[in-house]
Amino acid sequence: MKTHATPLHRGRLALVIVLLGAVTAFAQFVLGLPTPPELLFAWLGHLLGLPWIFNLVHALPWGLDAYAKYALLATAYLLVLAAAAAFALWSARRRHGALARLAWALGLALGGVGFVLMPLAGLGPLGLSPDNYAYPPLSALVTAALLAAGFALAPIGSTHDAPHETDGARRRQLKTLALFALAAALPGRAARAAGDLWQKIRGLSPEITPTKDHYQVSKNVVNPRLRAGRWRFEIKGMVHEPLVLTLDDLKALPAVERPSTLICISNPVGGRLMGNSVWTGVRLRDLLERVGVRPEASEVVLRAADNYSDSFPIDAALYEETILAYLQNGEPLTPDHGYPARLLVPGIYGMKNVKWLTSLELVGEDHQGYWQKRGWSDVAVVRTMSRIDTGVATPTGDGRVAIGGVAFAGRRGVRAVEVSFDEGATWEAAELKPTSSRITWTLWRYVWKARPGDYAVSVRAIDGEGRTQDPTPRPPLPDGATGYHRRKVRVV
Ligand SMILES: Nc1nc2c(c(=O)[nH]1)N[C@H]1C(S)=C(S)[C@@H](COP(=O)(O)O)O[C@H]1N2
Ligand SMILES: [Mo]
Repeated sequence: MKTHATPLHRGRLALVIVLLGAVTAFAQFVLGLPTPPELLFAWLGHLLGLPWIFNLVHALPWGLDAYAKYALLATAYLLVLAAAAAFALWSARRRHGALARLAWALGLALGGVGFVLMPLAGLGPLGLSPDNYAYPPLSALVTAALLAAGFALAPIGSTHDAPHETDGARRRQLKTLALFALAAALPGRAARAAGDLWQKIRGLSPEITPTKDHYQVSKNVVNPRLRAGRWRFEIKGMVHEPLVLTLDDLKALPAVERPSTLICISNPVGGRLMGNSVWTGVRLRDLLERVGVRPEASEVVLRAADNYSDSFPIDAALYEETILAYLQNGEPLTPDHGYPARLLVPGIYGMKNVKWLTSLELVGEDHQGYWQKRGWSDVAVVRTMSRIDTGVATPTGDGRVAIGGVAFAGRRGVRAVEVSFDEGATWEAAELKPTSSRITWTLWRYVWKARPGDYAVSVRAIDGEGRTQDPTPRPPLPDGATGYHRRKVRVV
């Protein structure tokens, strides 16, 4: 077989790959330019329409949606590589050996930046961090597979060039392949060693709020101090069989444990009247099943030892996550947080999460609770909110800085968080820390290359139904505050 290819040897090919990789890396890390696969990603997102992608992503089961952004981006890198490979094979067929190698080198260089260099630098493509989105193992796997396929298929030392040398060439290919597979596994390790940036961002709320730091609100000057031995909890009203429980009775029932975010309806934009603790208790649903709710019942009324009361619809009482809690972060409730037992209902403002509980009554008409009589919302569904926690950005050690905060949208969950540096004219996507459930707040962070100075940063969240946080500034009374949190962030 005769070849028309200009000889371009293995060594030169490696040089081309390294050079192209270096140029791309320079553009990405030093100049902050997106790589071609990232541009492709952005363009694909634009073309397909992001809401469509979001819907697709949120249909994914088993929490896979948390990896979706990464998967999309990885797809873009894969597409670039696939295109390069296809072109390389095509030109090899047509005996344009040099062109084939060049295309392949380009593909490897670009893919290499995305899959090898960026994880090595502790970054994910598009600024996604590798400790998020399971980047390192994925990157190692994908890189290994790609390079293996690439070197097996690529027209390097192929029969077109040297038919008599096929065996030696194959062996060399295999060796190179093994080396690349090894090299591909390393970035994963390196990236993992880079540590968890979430923990390093100074001022960012921890995912779980320690009890001592959890906000505390009540109508009382002096909160009730109840004794466990004397405590009784009564379920009555429109039920088939009323029930009275002691604390021991309650603790003997099957318990569930889960983080749940509480936010006070009087929390102003940017305020601190919210927290996310792990609560343990008995599902209210189980108790209601036991007493048998009569069909006329429409609401549950909760009453407490401090003459407080509030109510919510049966629907909410039957949520899987609505519990009668007696532990906060694994410890018995403190007196201020409602010892010995309180209610936790997701997605409804704190005031309906009654502390120092004494009874639950099933009723057939609307009940006006303590705060409703004073003009506060009765529905009290949590509004979508987001907050910037960091007044000073944290250097990440790679020439960039990180800021972060929390976002919450009750039971709707948080789909996205965006930050703006120009008073809301343009918005950039922040990274989200995957959460274990929709009823907790979501930590977000934004990492960028910034010059020292003061930045006016705004934040907004998009809820799980695709609705953007309400931008209109409103005070907390009567339905909860709205408007975007804006704050000065210093980069030193
Ligand atoms: N019995 C009783 N429960 C109550 C209150 C109260 O005054 N009395 N305040 C409510 C309000 S307004 C809020 S925001 C939450 C606060 O719960 P926390 O103090 O555990 O954060 O408790 C709610 N439960
Ligand atoms: Mo509240």
